[in-house]
Amino acid sequence: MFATSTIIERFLDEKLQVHPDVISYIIEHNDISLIDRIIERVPAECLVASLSHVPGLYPSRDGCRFLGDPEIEVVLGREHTARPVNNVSDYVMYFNNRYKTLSSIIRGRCNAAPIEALLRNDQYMQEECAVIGMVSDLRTTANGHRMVQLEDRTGSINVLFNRSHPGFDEAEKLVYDEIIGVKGTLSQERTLLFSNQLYRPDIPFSYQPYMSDKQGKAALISDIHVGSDTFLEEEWLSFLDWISDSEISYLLIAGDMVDGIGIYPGQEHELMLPNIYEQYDRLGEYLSDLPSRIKIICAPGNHDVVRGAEPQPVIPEQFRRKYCENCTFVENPAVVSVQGVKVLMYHGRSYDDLIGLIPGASYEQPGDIMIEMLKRRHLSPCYGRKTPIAAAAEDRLVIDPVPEVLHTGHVHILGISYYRGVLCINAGTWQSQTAFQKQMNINPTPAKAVVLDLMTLQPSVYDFMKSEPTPEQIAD
Ligand code: D5M
Ligand code: FE
Ligand code: ZN
Repeated sequence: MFATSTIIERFLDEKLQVHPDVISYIIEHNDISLIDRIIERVPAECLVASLSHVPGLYPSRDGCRFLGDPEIEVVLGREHTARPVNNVSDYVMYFNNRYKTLSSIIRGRCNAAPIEALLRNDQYMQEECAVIGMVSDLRTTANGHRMVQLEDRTGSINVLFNRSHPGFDEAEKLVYDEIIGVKGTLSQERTLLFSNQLYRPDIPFSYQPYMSDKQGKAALISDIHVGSDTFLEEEWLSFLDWISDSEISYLLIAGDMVDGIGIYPGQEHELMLPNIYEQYDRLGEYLSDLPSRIKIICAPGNHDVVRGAEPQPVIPEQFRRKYCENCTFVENPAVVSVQGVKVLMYHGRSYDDLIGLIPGASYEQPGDIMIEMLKRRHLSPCYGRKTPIAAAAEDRLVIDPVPEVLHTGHVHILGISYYRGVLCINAGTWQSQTAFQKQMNINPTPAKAVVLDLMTLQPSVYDFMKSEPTPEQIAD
């Protein structure tokens, strides 16, 4: 167990900077000798040690994609996938599935034992041991350490994360119901596991995103809120004009297509179109004005007409009468392959939970929260809070497969970030600040569209508040 600062200093001694992923790799492998072996492999002209210099780590990606439709295909979240919840046993299946899927991702990296075995078998008293469990309780002790109750299918154990140990910042970000692995030593009475190392399912260090082998561009947006009196119709029409004349072939909408009815108290006073059918019809008419070559993907959000519990089903047929053939309706979440580039679309209701639970998380920085989702390989880890979750035999909120792009919305603030090769895009909104957002001190960044180049995975942002939308520079 060694500190980030020790690793950074060792690289600095060699006049090298070190990429954060390399630091995580060294810490996870708990092998200080790696540092010298990495340094040896950094060419003289190179200033930053990156994952490409780690011995034995080879970039991996599934290089070819076999697709029924090479242009656009719904991989996960097709119509009729989301099911109703029938009884309590569905929830048992749901959490078992979450545990099974995410623990198997961690298991390859830490040799975990069942919690029950740890509590019974003397062998574990002598050596460092590991468990994988779901966080069922969290608290800070009087001395400022983090005490976490972990549960697997055999039992539960308290784990103590010492605040003076390296990596404590990650322990502070633990949230309810996420699945983690812990390596540590047992206390004499076996009532406690002292953590030396925390493992999250995470994105593999070796992950390499797939890039399309032919030209193509997709526009990523969300939160149009048609029907609201704060819907920015003029800017929206300017976007439609612009995209019609562009080389963009795909338009992805990540939920809150319309403002809906009865979503929050007093909404009736803020609606231009107080009829849900008219709201969907209006959006259908707008989208029908686009050239038919543009393939459109429509996913629901918490303002849409379907159930709020995730996974949310597709918008039912009776609301789709004005939509053309080029519109495909998907669930929330959904994985859509666009020329082989997998885009995970998720409206983002769980932002409202994660922002309250992760220290430092804020509505202004959705890009950072998307990274937290990727580390947990879960779109909405905490059950029973603001984000309603519908149980199913399979936990559809697990992030699997790893997408090239995570596309969310909901917070109405544009945010772009990268994490281990995954591009995270929170598309803004087409609604100006509402009375509720004013109360909550949320300052939206409306009327922006993110355009994704499918060959390079480079995003660019176009601002339709301006008369001439030009791409804004995005820091890498
Ligand atoms: O969400 C618009 C904005 O309002 C977004 O930034 C989240 C915030 N919001 C929405 N619902 C809640 C709750 N329940 N708590 C805190 N913040 C919230 P929209 O989905 O468009 O209404
Ligand atoms: Fe919204
Ligand atoms: Zn929303």
